Amino acid sequence: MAEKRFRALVTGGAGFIGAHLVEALVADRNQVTVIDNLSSGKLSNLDNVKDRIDFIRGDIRERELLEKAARGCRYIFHLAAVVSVTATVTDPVGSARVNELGTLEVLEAARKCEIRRVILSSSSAVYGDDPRLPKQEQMPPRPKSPYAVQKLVNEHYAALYNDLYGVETVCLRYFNVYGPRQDPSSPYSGVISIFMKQAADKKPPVIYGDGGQTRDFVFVTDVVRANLLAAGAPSAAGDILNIGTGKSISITELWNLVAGIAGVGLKPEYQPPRSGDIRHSVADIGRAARSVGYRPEVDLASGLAETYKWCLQQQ
Ligand code: UD2
Repeated sequence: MAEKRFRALVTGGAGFIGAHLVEALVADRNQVTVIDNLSSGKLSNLDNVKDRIDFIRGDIRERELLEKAARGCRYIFHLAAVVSVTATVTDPVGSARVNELGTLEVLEAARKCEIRRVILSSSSAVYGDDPRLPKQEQMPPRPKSPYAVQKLVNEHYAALYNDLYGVETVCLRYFNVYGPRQDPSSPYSGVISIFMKQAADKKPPVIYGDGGQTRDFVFVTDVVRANLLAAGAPSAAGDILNIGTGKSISITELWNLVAGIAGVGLKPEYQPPRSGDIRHSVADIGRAARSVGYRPEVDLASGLAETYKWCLQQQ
């Protein structure tokens, strides 16, 4: 990043992606405040940096706490959210309180505290089941879950704060993020975290559908770099950017790669497709490259190997 050494607030900094971002900010010798209510994040994710950050256990909807955390920061990286699509389907109102009103509180705190820029975590979920590939930012959104609607609403609020109040914002639409610390414990966890655990336990994985569905898997450190680039590129204010790799792989091929890394010959168990499953997803990352200089650096084989190493350490 161009301007080194600043204070940043990371909401959701104890989560899977947030904790990697916090580590990178600290490694660059920036000052970091984390606000996290630990609803899905874990303090242990911050074990490597806990003595070098200010950690606030609290909810982004606690206005005074949030403003206190934001004061004096140059950037806010907003990652706090109900991240489970299923949880938002079960509880559309409760999740909107966090994902929509919580984000509005973050933007409002940024306005009051004169934060230079807010970098928001959005999702490829906003594209929904649009069959056109690769996904480009200007395609009309087709949200198919409360989660996707909530992320889209956030993008609109971000644009509004950028244009109306002069709080610079950049929204990053993550594709399928994977890497160490991703929690495999729910059936709706990221497929890579589940496949890793199955391979480590020498148990066959479940593949929903014929396994021919494809995804663009992006390693967590590339997502972290995208956040840092989005903060540092002056002309990116107001942008919405896809963050993936521009390459996709089928779920069956993915299992074959994981099985190869783990040295297991287990055959997947095929089950009926999941309702609402999207067939193909791949990002066009051209705009992110042009706007902030983003290019993914970790190829799938290396990212999977690193993730598997971590997975074994958890056993
Ligand atoms: C991703 C996001 C989700 C939301 C959604 C929007 C992740 C982890 N999830 O869901 O938050 O943004 O995109 O489209 O990034 N699968 C199996 N076996 C398993 C688990 C999954 O076959 O044990 C399949 C699953 O049916 C799907 C694919 O693997 O076809 C990827 O599943 P996922 O849950 O990792 O991610 P996705 O793309 O459904």
